[in-house]
Amino acid sequence: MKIWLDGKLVDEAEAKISVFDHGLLYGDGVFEGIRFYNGRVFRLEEHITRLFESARAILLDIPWTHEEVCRFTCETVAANGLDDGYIRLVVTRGMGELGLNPFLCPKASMFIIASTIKLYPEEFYTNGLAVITCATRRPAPGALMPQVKSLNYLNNVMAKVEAIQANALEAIMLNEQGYVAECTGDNLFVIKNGTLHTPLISDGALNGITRAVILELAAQLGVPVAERSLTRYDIFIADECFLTGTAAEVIPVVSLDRRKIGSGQPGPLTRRFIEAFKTLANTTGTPFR
Ligand code: PXG
Repeated sequence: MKIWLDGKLVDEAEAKISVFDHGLLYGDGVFEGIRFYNGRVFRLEEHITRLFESARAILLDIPWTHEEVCRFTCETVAANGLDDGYIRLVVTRGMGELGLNPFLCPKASMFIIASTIKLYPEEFYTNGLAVITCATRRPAPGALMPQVKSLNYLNNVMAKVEAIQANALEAIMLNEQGYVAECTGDNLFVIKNGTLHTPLISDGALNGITRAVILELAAQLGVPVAERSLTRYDIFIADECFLTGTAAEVIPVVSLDRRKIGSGQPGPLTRRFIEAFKTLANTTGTPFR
């Protein structure tokens, strides 16, 4: 496997980051997870824009332009000879002193991995996922800014642990006010009486690229959309529920906290979104060869 690291494609064994890197010492950095399908990178521009916005929010200067980062991403995928897969792009604060001060780190580091990912076994795409509500809350906007896709994912990791220990694969995270924000690595949608509902970004949801794709598809399919504050009540009484994420794509949810959602089976509109997403993902994107 060839890894892109600070301007060079190197072998996996040579792709190393210092123990003095603030990305490791403090989780000081940002990242993106991007998919490629059929020789094309899906929503590349949007991912790189979000990367630069995450970096800007934490005063992290990426020493390359948006255009260059897009090009390096494509070069990395091409160098690994895959047609379909997953890209992990990470920008760290770089090497510095032992001490929080990020201004003592002269240069950010960036690396790009092009590999594959299988988040959930295939059967869950057919039969649906059981999710739980976890006790770990989404950080408040005044704490770890929830819009920043930072390297500080411990909150999400702990939430994921709660899910796994409860025999579920994903957990719903509430914000400090008790409204549904999203899951540990996925955005959430419910369908009620033909309308698609999803939490507001200001309730602590990540501004998901897949979420945005679903909102576009809803407009094309003529499905009305309500971006609004949701509580667990809205999920309990929903007709259908599904999650979205770059890694998960679109996956049905059939229960919350062991209570059936709707019929307890993946719903018909959810299936339409899954199909529409697949078609879009396999026919659009930035060619990398
Ligand atoms: N919420 C959070 C907190 C995320 O990290 C999403 C939603 C979905 O956003 P996109 O833009 O991908 O539609 C994400 C991103 C994993 C994993 O291994 C998942 C993500 C990031 C890192 C790891 O499950 N999803």
